[in-house]
Amino acid sequence: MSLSHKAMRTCSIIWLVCLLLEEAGAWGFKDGILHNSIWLEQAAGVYHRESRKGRYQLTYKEAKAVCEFEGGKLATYDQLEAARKIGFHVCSAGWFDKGRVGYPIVKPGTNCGFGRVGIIDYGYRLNKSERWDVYCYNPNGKQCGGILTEQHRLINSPGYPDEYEDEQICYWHIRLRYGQRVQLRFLEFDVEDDTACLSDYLEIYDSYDDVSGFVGRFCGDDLPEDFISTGNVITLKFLSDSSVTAGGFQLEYFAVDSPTNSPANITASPTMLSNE
Ligand SMILES: *[C@@H]1O[C@H](CO)[C@@H](O)[C@H](O)[C@H]1NC(C)=O
Ligand SMILES: [Ca+2]
Repeated sequence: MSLSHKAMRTCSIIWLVCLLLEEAGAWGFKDGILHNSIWLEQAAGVYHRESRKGRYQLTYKEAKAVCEFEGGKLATYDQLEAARKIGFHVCSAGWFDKGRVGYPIVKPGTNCGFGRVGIIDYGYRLNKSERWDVYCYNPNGKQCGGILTEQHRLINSPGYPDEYEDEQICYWHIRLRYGQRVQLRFLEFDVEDDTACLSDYLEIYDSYDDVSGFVGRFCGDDLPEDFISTGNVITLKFLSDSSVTAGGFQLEYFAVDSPTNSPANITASPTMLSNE
């Protein structure tokens, strides 16, 4: 692909993303950080909320009520950190489980997080009448994404076997034990088709996030081939735009216990066995 071609494609993707954002109406700059409540805040079932009155208005009790109102709970530190690892970045301190306050930072910046990355932790607050925002957790709010650690599991597009809806953005973060690998196998696949998969798509990343390790982007109704990760994590990202849906997809993953052998091991071929 020529450079200009590449640049054009990048531009069209940026344009598309901007369009999506505009439609979502959920983006804006706050403290110098571009916030989006759709893309990032659904990551791993963890999301950020502030009071309708504005920023930093919730006591601990009120914060809890905000999460429970939507069927969720206060996020734990671990849930917040897990979400952070897949890109959850919010520059507003909020309550989370057990009266702790902090916020997740992915990219270091001077305006936010003191140049550090990680959970910027204000600790357990003695005064529960202090007012902050809140971090909630609700993996079942929508069957869309999550952090998966089981050895084997099915993954469905949101609403499956019904058609998925418009404007979905789901991240599945599969994290197995160190030394294991992840094998993906597609069972059903039907995603709005277009030549560059710009409308709706499923992406696979051989990595803990959707920044590195790009494997492929899939749409249409051809079943993608099996894929086996090089490490113990995989990230899947599903995105649908604002029109035209399709049947969706179902896939499964397995843990593969063979850090040194090639994927062929799982078919138990005699040559592989004799190599051991
Ligand atoms: C607790 O925090 C609230 C809100 O900041 C403040 O009004 C109150 O005086 C604090 N209470 C104590 C005991 O420090
Ligand atoms: Ca679509």
